[in-house]
Amino acid sequence: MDLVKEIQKLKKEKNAIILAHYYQRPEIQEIADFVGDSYYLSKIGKDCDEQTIVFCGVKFMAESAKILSPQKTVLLPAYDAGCPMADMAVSEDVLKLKKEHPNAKIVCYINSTTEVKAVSDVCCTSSNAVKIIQNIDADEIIFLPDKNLGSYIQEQVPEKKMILWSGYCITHRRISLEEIKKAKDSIEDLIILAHPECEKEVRDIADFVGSTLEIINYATSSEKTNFLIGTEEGILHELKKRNPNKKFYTPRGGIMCVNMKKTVLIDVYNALLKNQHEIHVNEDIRVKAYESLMKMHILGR
Ligand code: CIZ
Ligand code: SF4
Repeated sequence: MDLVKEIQKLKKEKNAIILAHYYQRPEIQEIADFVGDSYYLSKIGKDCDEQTIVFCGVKFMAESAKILSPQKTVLLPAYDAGCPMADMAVSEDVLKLKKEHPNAKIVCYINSTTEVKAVSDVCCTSSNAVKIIQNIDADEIIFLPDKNLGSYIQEQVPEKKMILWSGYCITHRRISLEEIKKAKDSIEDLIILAHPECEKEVRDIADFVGSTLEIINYATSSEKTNFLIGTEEGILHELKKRNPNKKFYTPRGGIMCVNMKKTVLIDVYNALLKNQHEIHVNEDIRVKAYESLMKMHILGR
């Protein structure tokens, strides 16, 4: 069976759209109708005519799409593709912290559970986080779950008091300063690009810190040739496609998010064939989470 052909056939029959995150396997990115970051993809899901969304990514991403499009069927092909960082914050604990800081507003990274989004005042992504913190009507902010993105924002917006959660991305944490220094010593004129989920010492040595899309845009518009990519290696697919004449290097020969790599072609085929695994979100919680995603639009402008 030619899986790619079968997927395309089923997709048409079911009037479905396939969305894939930049961290997905190359063959998954290739069969997708759209490839991007979680926020862009959830917006595509909201605006498209198709009534079925096959979301190749991790659970919080498929849930964000469902929050924005409750009337559509959202499918997560790899049912157990979660995000350990998102699971590091639980809504009950967030509310406890809020009690200790009653004047603080809660800002959650999009990499969080629907329940946490529902108890937050506003959501953010790595590309609009600084703007949101600058624009939010509060001097004190509880930020979660990523302490690294949080401390990066605090550096950019020193006038606000940030109370940071202690979560972190287990994938980005594996990018070490030593690896980067080694690469810098051995490759001439190497430009270091790092995601804000990296540890501070890695961000500090980077030439540029930004989200997946910002990293892609930076490398694409740069006149330089050699780049060390400080984020999940799936992004190399898009980088190489857009920049066939540039060279991309990775720490440790590539750091991989096991959850992002769970989706394989047969899962996408089965998702379309059997309508699996459908995302369901409790309506009361969805409405509250929707508000924090919507506020992100307003404050992120
Ligand atoms: O929001 C996303 O898609 C993630 C996880 C990272 C990024 O920088 O785009
Ligand atoms: Fe979660 Fe990190 Fe994997 Fe992104 S790369 S899904 S933050 S564990």
